[in-house]
Amino acid sequence: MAASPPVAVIMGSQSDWATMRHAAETLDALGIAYEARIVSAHRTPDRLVAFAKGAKAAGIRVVIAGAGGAAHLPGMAAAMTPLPVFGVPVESKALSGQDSLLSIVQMPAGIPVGTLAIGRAGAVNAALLAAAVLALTDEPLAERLDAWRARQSAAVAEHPDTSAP
Ligand code: RP5
Repeated sequence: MAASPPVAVIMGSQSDWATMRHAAETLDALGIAYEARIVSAHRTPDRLVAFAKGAKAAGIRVVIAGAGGAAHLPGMAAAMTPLPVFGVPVESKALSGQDSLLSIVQMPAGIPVGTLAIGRAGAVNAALLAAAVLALTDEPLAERLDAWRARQSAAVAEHPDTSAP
């Protein structure tokens, strides 16, 4: 059986992809292989159990989990794997993602989920945190991450464009 890539990007619904694609694109930019899967804590609970219980043995090292609303996916995944789980609160229509954020961040002591910001910023930063974890034991990746950050710094103008609206 082929080993899984080091990162799994899981999400509760197809509708989460619009947010989670930003994690995927950031992993792509850093040359990190990943698999993206829809795994719903509520609609596909058996799929969640199979994924989370098998993730470590499959070769996954970091899980990025995005969900919205009653966002149990990151916490339930974390309960069933010893791997680091980074949770991305997807911006919901009803409560602008505040429901997602609180569902993910308020874990009881003992089962951690590293919770990021709501929406795109959280998805990008989850990928960067996954990269930082993997870079601890992957020097070429550490160099790519340094270069990514240096490019980001270089892209910030020293003075604002005062003709911009
Ligand atoms: C959650 O419910 C998903 O993570 C998604 O953010 C939210 C809404 O899902 P859909 O109704 O769009 O499939 O489980």
